[in-house]
Amino acid sequence: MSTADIGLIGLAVMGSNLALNIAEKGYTVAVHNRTASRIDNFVAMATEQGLVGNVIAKADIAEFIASIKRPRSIIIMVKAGAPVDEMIEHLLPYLEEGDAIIECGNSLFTDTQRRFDYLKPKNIGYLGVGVSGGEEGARHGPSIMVGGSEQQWHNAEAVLTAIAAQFNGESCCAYLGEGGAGHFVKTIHNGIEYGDMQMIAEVYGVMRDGLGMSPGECADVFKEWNKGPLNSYLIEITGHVLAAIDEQTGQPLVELILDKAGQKGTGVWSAIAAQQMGVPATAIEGAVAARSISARKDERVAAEAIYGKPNRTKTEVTLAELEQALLAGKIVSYAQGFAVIAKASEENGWALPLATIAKIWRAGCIIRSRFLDQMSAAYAKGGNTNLLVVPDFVELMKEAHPSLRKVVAAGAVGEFPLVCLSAALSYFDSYRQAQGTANLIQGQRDFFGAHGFEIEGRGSNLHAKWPSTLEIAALKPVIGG
Ligand code: NBP
Repeated sequence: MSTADIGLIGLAVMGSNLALNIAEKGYTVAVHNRTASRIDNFVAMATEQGLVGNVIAKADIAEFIASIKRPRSIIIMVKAGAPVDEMIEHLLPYLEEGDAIIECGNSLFTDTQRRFDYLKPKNIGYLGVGVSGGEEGARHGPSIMVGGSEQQWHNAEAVLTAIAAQFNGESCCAYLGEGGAGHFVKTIHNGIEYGDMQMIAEVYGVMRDGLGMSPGECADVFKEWNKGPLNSYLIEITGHVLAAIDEQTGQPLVELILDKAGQKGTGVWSAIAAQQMGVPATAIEGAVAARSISARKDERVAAEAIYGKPNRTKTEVTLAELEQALLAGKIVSYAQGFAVIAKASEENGWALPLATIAKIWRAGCIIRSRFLDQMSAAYAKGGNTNLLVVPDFVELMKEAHPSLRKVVAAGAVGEFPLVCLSAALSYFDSYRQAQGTANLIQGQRDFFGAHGFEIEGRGSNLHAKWPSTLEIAALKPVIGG
């Protein structure tokens, strides 16, 4: 008998936790996994947690499909990439028109769009859903970014809305647009996460190397900052990471951990998407580059041997200035991330609602923060404009950018790399100036490639009569003399 409200395939870390979350919210979930032993483990877990009454476990795929109410909603939570395509092909013979596959892994949004387009003529719905919050979020309430077939979203809406994190009684789950919209927004979420983490690490560097603070002292500052405008999950966990002591040595754990950070690709995807659409996202790009530099430990050790240890003079910045610098960097980084989303929305015809996106990131996900509540309110008033010109944030930025400037200057003098913070400052300075320097670039491009330039009142695609290479060669003795 078909009694399950929803099906779920893929009982590794994320799928198991999501299935337990669904069962806990009172929905019946049918579960399946390629390797049967994972099903047994899951049933044992569900039994232990008193949730097995809401679980239908099936090792046979046909029985699994038959146990789900029609039109079927089937979550797949398998490894991103080829396994998703294999799973779609595996499921297709069993599905009927109107059924939907809801793919909740970390898929590249262009893959999601391709799968959506492939299934549409077959009248099989395809939802590409970004789920943020890791294992803990999947179990107790993640942020859920839905894209794909709108009709089938409504079939699964009640379940997905119920299992998401809640903020002030509102679910952190929303339908954002067709095709790859959900996975695109999740990708940019991760890009913003990269920026937040890198800027926090840079500020820690100033505290450690410029102010001579111990990890414990840094931890106390982050705990304090978590009570103010920077209040967020990442600031909170930074306090815990810095306070942790290694049991084996009794030393601060952070000082024993190697300064090499890995990455799985979503930061790179964000940076590529931004570049492809011509939207500057320098904070995300800086954060991705900083991780890549961090991974080249051997090269850094060799380069330090050549140049000598950085000449780290004691810096004059205060902790209050560091807090403001971090806030300013964060505003710029979010402004860039949301500008990328706004442009993608325009290019793909998604109508992505920026205020709603900020809302569903307020809880459940890694970048959750008080700041996002302010952002969603500001976007609700200000439309899809750059955050840097949305009135509430203009006031914050006017107050905070002098501190960012002071910290970046101190970094340059004190030889602290501030890849992300300095990128944010340069973006701000470029964005807020009416007169830049690209007039010279227009001239250069016309000189070597006849690309033309524009003069106000005289039109565009104008050309100058530049000296030829031969003429320049002839001028050389004159210049030299
Ligand atoms: P994994 O990414 O480790 O994938 C393991 C699951 O994929 C198992 O159920 C495995 O089945 C199944 N699978 C594979 Br591998 N190849 C398959 C195939 N060809 N056909 C059918 N099933 C196949 O699991 P995860 O860490 O739970 O992550 C799931 C998704 O969620 C990923 O896309 C991940 O990027 C995303 N995500 C993860 C996190 C996190 O914190 N871990 C957070 C947010 C999003 P088997 O048991 O038979 O091998």
